[in-house]
Amino acid sequence: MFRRILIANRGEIALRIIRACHELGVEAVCVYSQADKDAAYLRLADRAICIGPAPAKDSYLNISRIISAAEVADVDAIHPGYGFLAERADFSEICRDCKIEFIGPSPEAMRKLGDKVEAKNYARVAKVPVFPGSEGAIEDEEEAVKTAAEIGYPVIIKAAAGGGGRGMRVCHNEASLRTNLRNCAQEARAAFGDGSVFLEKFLEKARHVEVQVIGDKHGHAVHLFERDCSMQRRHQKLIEESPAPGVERKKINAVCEAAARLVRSAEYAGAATVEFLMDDDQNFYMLEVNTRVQVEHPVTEMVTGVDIVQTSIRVAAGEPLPFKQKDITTAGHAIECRINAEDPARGFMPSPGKVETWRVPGGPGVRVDTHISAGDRIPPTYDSMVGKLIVHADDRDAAIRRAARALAEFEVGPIKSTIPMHRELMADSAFVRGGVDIHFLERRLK
Ligand code: MV4
Repeated sequence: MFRRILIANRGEIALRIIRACHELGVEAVCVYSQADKDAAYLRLADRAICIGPAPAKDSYLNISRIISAAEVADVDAIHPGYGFLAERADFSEICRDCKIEFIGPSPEAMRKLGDKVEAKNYARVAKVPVFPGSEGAIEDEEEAVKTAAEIGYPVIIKAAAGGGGRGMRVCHNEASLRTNLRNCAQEARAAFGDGSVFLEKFLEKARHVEVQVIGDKHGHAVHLFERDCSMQRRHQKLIEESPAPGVERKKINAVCEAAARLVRSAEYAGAATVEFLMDDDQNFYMLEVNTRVQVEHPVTEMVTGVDIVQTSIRVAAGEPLPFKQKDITTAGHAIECRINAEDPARGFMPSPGKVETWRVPGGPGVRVDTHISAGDRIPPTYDSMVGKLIVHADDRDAAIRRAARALAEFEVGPIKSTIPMHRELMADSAFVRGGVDIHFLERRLK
């Protein structure tokens, strides 16, 4: 096991990783920007090193400053958390060149599964279901028009290097396909430095179901079942839960096993999430692979009992996975509500500033992952997530009641938060019924 790890992140995930380190008997070194200099969680680190001013490009995204801090602190490994440098294959490669273990996949495995076109190629080989569409990047317009005619409209053009919903265009006929192909490729080149685009059948109504997987450096990989993340707005998830409500377990098991085959086939070590869309007939289609630990990982930790952050550190240190697939079972139901410093009544406008009141819920089956305490100032510089409420109970109805109870206890002010919205959603008949689609929230907010 490592002696000392540097955490190249901030906020709640930095604190989550500090806790995992300490439970493993590993020292945790945090880096921070000037905007975070007074953050209370830094006191829980064994050492904290300032790496620069508030803008992420000068601090949390600045590779040379982070590597310098790692060398000064003499760490064995770097945990990137999520966001910032977590999915940068060049960063994983630089860590290796500097003889610092990157807690996450090798640059090669990250390139295989992090690239959407490459990931789909691996998926086809591993018999993971994907949308019909172009085989790889589109080489010429006529070929794309032919493919679209074969699969039928509507189709969607996606940038291979895109993400978070950027670089996508839906086309309902040949004329719009031709125009969008040119625009999309040009935009992708400008935005991502890579103009390659591909084509898929477009699914109008879908649920977002993803599979947690983890692999080690000895060729083993297992899945940790699924999460339903359909409750989202503008590609920002707001509620995640596991199991996915109302889905036939046979279908879920098949897709989870497919996801595990995919990471095995890419010789992938570390935690990853394989994203799928599910249609009304409960058919699955892979979208992409996230090559990092995700915000919503606690949902899976609650139903499986597996500590995903600790396990990702263990596999990075070369330990074999401490369990086999047959050892992984799920129990009960977990729901996560993201607490953002935003005002849903004002189009989710960020609501930074001083947190005067911050009283978190507790009691049975309640977990709050947050770095905030009363008196903290939330900088306007980074994302607005200030914490996550995760509840676990015997079944979904009990989990919803527990979430409602915990949300009633949660007091935050005077900054605005997503808490009142979550209270409403826990009482919403469609949410309570289960199985809302990815457009539900945007429809309801209208
Ligand atoms: C799709 C789709 C429908 N059909 N692909 C959006 C983000 C990117 N990861 C993939 N996305 C989508 N791909 C096909 N073939 C609809 C979406 C989509 C979406 C997916 C997941 C969660 C929220 C979404 C919101 C709008 C569109």
